Amino acid sequence: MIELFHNDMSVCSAKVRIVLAEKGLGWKSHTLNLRAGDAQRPEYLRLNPNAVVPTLVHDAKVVVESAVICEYLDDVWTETPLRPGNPLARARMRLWTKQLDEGVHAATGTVSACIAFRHQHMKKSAEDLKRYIDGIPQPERRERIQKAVEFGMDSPTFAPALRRLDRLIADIERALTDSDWLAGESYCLADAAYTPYMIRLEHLGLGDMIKPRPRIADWTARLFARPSFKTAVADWFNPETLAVFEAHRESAREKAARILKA
Ligand SMILES: N[C@@H](CCC(=O)N[C@@H](CS)C(=O)NCC(=O)O)C(=O)O
Repeated sequence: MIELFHNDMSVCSAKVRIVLAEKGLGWKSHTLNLRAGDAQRPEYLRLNPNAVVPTLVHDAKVVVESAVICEYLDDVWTETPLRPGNPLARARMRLWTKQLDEGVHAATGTVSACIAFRHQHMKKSAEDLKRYIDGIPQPERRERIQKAVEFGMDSPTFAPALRRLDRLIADIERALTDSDWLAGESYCLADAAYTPYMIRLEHLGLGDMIKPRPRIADWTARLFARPSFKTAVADWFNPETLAVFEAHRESAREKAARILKA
């Protein structure tokens, strides 16, 4: 049996759900409320000591880290392979997925927290907020979230994170000059992995980064038209979270335009 401990709108969770959907696999859902600190509870830390989602449990075997989970799924269920057969294309795929772990995911987390999630955190009592922040095991992530909650889009971390994402978008636009998909002529784990990050940009009011770039605009339209996008991403949209994004989208759009023009 496949079980997934995940969160409705977490990008890393959506990444794994997309792979499960693309491969047509059934799974049992365990949802966590991240803002309530569910990922920090002792029983969850036994599965995932990093206090993050997702965690896959396959026949009682635990696998953590979304990129590792996606490759694990592709290793175990070899029908509908999602990694290119060609070694060079496979290396390209890994260069994309590696970038997520080496800065793009953190930049997305920073931007999301500075624009939107801080407003959810600020509704907590001072004690609950402190408990949540203190419960983040990684010092770097703890500081990032602390600053986002305190300063929002004026946090010193906001502009560099936004510029990192803008550079990513430019890199993707360039990569799509040579091929229809990120790593070559077929949809692969890299395309699946970036899908939730692209919809997050739209949700945050940062879609203007994508619009003027025709290849990435076409690629995202193709990603969002796949059946896996509906079942693994859109069907999990949380109306309360969408409302938080909506409330802060316009100010984020204006602020981002100013930063990226400078
Ligand atoms: N490198 C990890 C990152 C996981 C991660 O950062 N997950 C976020 C949601 S996308 C999380 O669980 N955050 C915990 C929190 O918000 O308390 C992976 O790819 O699985």
